[in-house]
Amino acid sequence: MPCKARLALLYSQFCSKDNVLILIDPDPDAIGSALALKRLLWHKVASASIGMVRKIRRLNNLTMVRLLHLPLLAVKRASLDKFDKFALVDSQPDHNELFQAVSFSAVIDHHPANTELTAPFSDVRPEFGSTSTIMTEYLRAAKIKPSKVLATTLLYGIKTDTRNFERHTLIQDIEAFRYLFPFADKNVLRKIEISDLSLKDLKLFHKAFERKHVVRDRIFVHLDEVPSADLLVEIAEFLLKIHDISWSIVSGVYEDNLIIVVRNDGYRKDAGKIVRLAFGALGAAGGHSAMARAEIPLSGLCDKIGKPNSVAIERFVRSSLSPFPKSKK
Ligand SMILES: [Mn+2]
Repeated sequence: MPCKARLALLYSQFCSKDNVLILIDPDPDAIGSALALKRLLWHKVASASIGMVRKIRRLNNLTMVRLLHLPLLAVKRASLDKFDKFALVDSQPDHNELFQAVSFSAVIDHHPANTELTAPFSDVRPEFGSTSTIMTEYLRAAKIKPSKVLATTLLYGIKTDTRNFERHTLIQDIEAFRYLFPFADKNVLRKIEISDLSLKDLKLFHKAFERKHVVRDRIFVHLDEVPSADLLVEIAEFLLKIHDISWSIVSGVYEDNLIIVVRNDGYRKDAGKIVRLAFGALGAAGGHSAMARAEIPLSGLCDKIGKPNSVAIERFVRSSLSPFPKSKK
């Protein structure tokens, strides 16, 4: 169906008396898509609000909401009564308990549909890298020039879901990016993208700098108990910025598991294989050529290294990877 016809069909689901709630599970693609739908419905309905079914946790997304003053409401089942019509973007009704309780007038998404959609209007394109791409096509069909805020959120939605065009990317995603780029605030976008850390995380960076152990082109750090496994990734990726370091190996204990995060420069290396060989017998271990991870229950580690204290774990990680294990032929 041509985009103009789709747009007309979408509009035909709503009338000027409607108070519309656009429901989202708030990741960047969903937020950008919801803002686009809100803009499309402007002056077409009495009101269009965006409701989140959970709190935003990712610091990048919190930064986006704060810097761009995004109008997002936290909704519960009880607050649904205030609205006449509902739309869902970047999700399917069966993805969330609250979604299941709603009868949607419109569903626009790029996740494959598990169950048949009953909404009178649905536009699901699983081949698309992001829902923001689909929404950009609607904006163009409606001849709406996106505001700076809208373009920035849509651009971030496309970048996040396609991981900067490294996965599930169609030419349409790139075309939407190219179209939005001149309208977006690139400084704000950059600040959103780099806002991975909270102030208290710096303590762990401090510890990492003090504890680092360099063996030729490899840097090892063991950090004991950590408040989140994601922080190990942040630190591993930061240490790989050192120009002559080819491998960074950062470990820590999170929820009674030893977590080992490995990053390398990607040149003729296989981090996944090495991690599998070194730790596969003790827990979950694997990954890709440049990034890998192992998660080993501490209880299982005791047989191997005795009391799993800081020194013993550090020695265990380093000795398991120096030299790197080779597969037996
Ligand atoms: Mn998405």
